[in-house]
Amino acid sequence: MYDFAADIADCALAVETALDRQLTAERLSGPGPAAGRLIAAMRHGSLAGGKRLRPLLVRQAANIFNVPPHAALMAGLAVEMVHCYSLIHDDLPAMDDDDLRRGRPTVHKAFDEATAILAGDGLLTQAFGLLSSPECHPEPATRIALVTELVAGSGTGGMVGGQMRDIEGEAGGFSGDEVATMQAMKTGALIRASVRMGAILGGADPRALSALTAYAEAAGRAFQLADDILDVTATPEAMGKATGKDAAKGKQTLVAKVGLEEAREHLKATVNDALSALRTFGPKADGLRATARYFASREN
Ligand code: GRG
Repeated sequence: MYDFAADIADCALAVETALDRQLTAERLSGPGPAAGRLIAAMRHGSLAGGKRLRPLLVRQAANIFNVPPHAALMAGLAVEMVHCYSLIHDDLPAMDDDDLRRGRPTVHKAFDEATAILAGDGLLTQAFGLLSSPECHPEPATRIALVTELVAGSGTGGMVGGQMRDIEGEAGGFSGDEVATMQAMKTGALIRASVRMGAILGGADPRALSALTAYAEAAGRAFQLADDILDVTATPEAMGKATGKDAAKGKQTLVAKVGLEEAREHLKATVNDALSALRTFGPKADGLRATARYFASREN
């Protein structure tokens, strides 16, 4: 019987341990002096905390093809490093200007703004270094496919492009569809990439890849809807933030567009879409099923 609580806890521990090993002066410094302050800031922004949902999705998708969790860990770690960089930069005064993240001071508060920018840059760059190293996968073609996927998820056509649209949308005037597109890029694209990277590790055929892509797109919508709902229903403490209320900050959210009740209905339907996309897979996809359900029920 699949046990979601055990899977997410085991994944979080594996990610924490592997990140701790990756983010060291021995691994990250060049020929010059060790970049101590930079590495400390990268560690602050990525260790201790975080649900590690994206590495979980990589491992759960890979599991369908019998790829063991340890063989999916480095790809998951690369996605998590990109995610952590995005949070560090998103918290900066020029963006969301948050003082707390995961219940601790944000990187620019614990260090300074310039160091926080560089810590994000460092995590982003090293993520691609990790994906392209044999430590991640023995086959160069698989490594290139993983890099391509993470570029699609995190770059201008994905997360970074979505963040830009979000900033542009703060002036108001986005339709519901435009908000959905912005969110699909800003948060959905990295979730989509995580699932597809697991499928790539497993050598998925085009049909399986397309079914998993449909799952990931629905799961990404569910994740963002839940986030928008929590933004108006949860206390900032529960979210580990100093301030909540993205809508109050002028952020375009679906709750702001359609209201809380309709957003909740939409969330249920979206989770069902995610589950339907997995219908051709057997019990090996139970992890992905549980994660989609978790997205609808999470409290932080
Ligand atoms: C600054 C390039 C750049 C991008 C920022 C993803 C993003 C784009 C900003 C994050 C802002 C935000 C809070 C978006 C809502 C969805 C989200 C990514 C929530 C945090 O993800 P979780 O719940 O966080 O997976 P943990 O802490 O568990 O890792």
